[in-house]
Amino acid sequence: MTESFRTDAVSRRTFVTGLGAGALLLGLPHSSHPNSPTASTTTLRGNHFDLSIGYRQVNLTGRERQALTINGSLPGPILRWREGETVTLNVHNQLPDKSSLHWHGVRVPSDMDGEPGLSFSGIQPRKIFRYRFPVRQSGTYWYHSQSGFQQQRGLIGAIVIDPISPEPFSYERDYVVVLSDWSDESPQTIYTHLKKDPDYYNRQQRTATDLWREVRTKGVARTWRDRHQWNWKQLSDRNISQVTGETYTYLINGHTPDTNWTALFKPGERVRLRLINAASMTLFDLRIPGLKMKVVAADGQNVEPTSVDEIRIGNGETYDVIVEPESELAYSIFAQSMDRSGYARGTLTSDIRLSAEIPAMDHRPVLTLQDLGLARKAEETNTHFKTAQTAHTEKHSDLPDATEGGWFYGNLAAAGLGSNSPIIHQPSESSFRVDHRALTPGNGIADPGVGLRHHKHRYNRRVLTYSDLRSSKPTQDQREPQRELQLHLTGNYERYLWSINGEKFRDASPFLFRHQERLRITLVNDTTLPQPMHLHGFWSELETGDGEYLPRKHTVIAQPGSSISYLVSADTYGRWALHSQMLYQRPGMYREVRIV
Ligand SMILES: [Cu+2]
Repeated sequence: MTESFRTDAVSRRTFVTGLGAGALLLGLPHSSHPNSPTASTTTLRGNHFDLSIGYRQVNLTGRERQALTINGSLPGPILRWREGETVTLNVHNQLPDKSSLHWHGVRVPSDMDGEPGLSFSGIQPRKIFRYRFPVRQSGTYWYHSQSGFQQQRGLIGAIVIDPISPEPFSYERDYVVVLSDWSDESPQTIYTHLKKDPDYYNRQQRTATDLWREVRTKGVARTWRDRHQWNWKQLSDRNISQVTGETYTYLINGHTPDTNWTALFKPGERVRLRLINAASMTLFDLRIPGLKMKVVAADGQNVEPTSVDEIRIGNGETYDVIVEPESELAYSIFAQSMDRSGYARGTLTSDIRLSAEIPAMDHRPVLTLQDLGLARKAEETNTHFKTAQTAHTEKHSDLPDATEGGWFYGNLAAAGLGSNSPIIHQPSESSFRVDHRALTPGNGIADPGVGLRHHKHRYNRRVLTYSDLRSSKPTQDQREPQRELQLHLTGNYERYLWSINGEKFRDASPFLFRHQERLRITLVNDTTLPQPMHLHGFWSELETGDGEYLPRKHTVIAQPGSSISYLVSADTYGRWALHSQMLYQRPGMYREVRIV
């Protein structure tokens, strides 16, 4: 991880750089290295890799726990590939349970995607599975287990793919920054807690003091009205995250805030940071106080550079940024969890003896009616709240093209503009599985999201939004979408049930896409939580307004109470997954996409 950027002739065989110091540090108590020397995760290069999934004792919090590891390290080794080569990865599962590795964001044949149940049946205990595929893209990606909740216990790692043609930007240093959330509790215990009480990890509920403050500022009538609305929803407006710093320790490259992962630069050098959110349940708001971050890639794909002070990075997403530290100082890489219950922290410095101040966390966000999709009156939006039944009865009036299952066939907005279709809640959403609907969802493209909306005013920080992303290359598939699939992300919070269109994965049939069709997917988030939605197999070409330069993503945050659209070219046969990257919601909020 600490190598400076040079494109050496790369050996055709795997070799190891660095001594795995990161792995060694894992065994130390958390307070013994308050300002540890630069620790490196092993980098494996070439086109042939032997990976071993196993376990080892780690001590991240003062208590010994068993982590799952790849080649003995957490996170696993950085895999460094070259665009244009074919890579072979022999993955040896040393666990007593089935396992798998999925190459998140890498376009591979369906049977190499590592998705148990769709690509293959998983890697059996003590068996080796050989992955082999051509690498046809470049940039920053990551890999993780897709079996059960193994990702939470440490089966994550970075992928860096060097491009055939030179990058359109320059830098002297290149570091991978893997963000993750570690718990001493087993994932099964966390899941059981959530099933029993979804607020188990949420100790930020409203108090009586809050109530009186509210009455003073808003008056009794309005407070009662607002409260009534919330109570009726059986929701708390403080439920920003489901699993929080109550149990999580947030890590950068396997380091706690105390063991402080540190990256070095020489004064005058430009530093590329490859930010990867490999967390199971955490969105991070990342910034480096004192430095502007120039965003040069999103989800591995180059974008027109844009300078920001802060980035919300959903689990599953990656961003590449370039920073230019000017002085011989130290800077904190500071990534707060979205609910401000904790943070990951590392240091960027020219002097190993220095570390920077750790900033105070921002105010705790509170959900608003906007986050519930109730902020706007229906007549103010370009969408209409209708159930599928009413849509059918009006089939020959203003909704001639709406059909069953959330598909729309005509009068589609032009590529790049997003959806202009009415919001239609499917009959399957009228079920105990759905406790909330976004009645008037706003467009999530330009919204920085809960907790970040007034940052310019409040902190003078510019926060990245999706509307800032513009591909540095023209959109490859210039066709207009031929049809549109509107999907509702749904759930019953109290019962901890998650679904798409009110149907859990096991009960639902796959979405069928025609081979080579160009289509639009519109996500309507009816839940009160952000859902980073990951589509396997294809780019999610985010409709940010300009159809000529759509940024290509693999994971798209659907904001609560909002809708968001992207275009897909269904150019690869096979069975693929579309799911929430929120690990404990994934089993229900999951669908198969089949190309026929
Ligand atoms: Cu993936």
